[in-house]
Amino acid sequence: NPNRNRNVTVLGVPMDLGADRRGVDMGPSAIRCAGLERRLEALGYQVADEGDLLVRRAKPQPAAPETNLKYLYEIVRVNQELCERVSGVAASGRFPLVIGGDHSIAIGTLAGVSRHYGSLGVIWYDTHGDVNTAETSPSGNIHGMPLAVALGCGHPLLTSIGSGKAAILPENVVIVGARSIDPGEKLFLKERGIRVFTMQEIDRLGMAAVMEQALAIAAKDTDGVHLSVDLDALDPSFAPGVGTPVAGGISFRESRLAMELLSEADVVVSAEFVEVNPTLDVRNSTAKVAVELISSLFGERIY
Ligand code: 4U7
Ligand code: MN
Ligand code: MN
Ligand code: MN
Repeated sequence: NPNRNRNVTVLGVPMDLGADRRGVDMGPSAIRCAGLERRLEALGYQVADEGDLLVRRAKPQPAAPETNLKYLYEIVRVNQELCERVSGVAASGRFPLVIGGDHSIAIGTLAGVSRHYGSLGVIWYDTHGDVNTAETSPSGNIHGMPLAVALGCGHPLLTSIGSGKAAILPENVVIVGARSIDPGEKLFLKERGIRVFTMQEIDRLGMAAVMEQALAIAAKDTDGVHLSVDLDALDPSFAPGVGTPVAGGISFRESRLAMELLSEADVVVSAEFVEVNPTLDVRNSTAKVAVELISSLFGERIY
């Protein structure tokens, strides 16, 4: 059976402060409603759903003094807690499955997981690069920054979460599905030689070849791979319930194939599924897509 680790712990993080748009805080609930636990149990996993972390509802507040980062302090507090929780799950030998919530929660997840791996690969399945910093961000929204933070770049309150040293190295990171990268992000990614598989490459090579190359990079000389799935990587026709939809995305079939290939490779040690916004969704379809993809990642097969 594909995933070696038969014990999965689910952590929900009803965070929306990083997106500065309400509704994505309901993502964990929507993903549970779509049958997450039942589906994993049907695949033979022992599932412990530890419920949601507390995210304090903040009044709309301007950016923190001296920065343009919105809701910085509560995002830092929640990610510190998430880091400890994820670290505890990994320490107990269970598979951490984090459901969001906006993508700012990847800061805590990666800080927590990376404690347990000398070297951790990352597959970042996303329309966006999420490598902005205060200096490059056009929005001040922290969900556009988590990958930079995990690489050690960003506000010191964010980069000091966990050990204080970078959770991951650029040579072990790949982005899959990119089609909206800000000018400052292009520089950031190019300077560090981070491999970005754009939609054009998925179109030209096909998803199977892209995932083969992505895995070759993320799993090379690493002790495990973290998978971070932003549902906006999919085309909005398949995943309409996201805050920052961009046309021309990955199909449902391609995404399922990507998850099946990851499951076969048997290298994924932790995962998060983020950015589901039920207030923008149609009949919970985006949460259902998330659950289908999680099922494929955990070894469900058509035949
Ligand atoms: B997501 C953006 F400018 N790059 O920084 C920004 F386009 O986690 C979008 O990938 C960020 O959904 C999207 O605000 C963050 C924008
Ligand atoms: Mn149960
Ligand atoms: Mn995105
Ligand atoms: Mn993202």
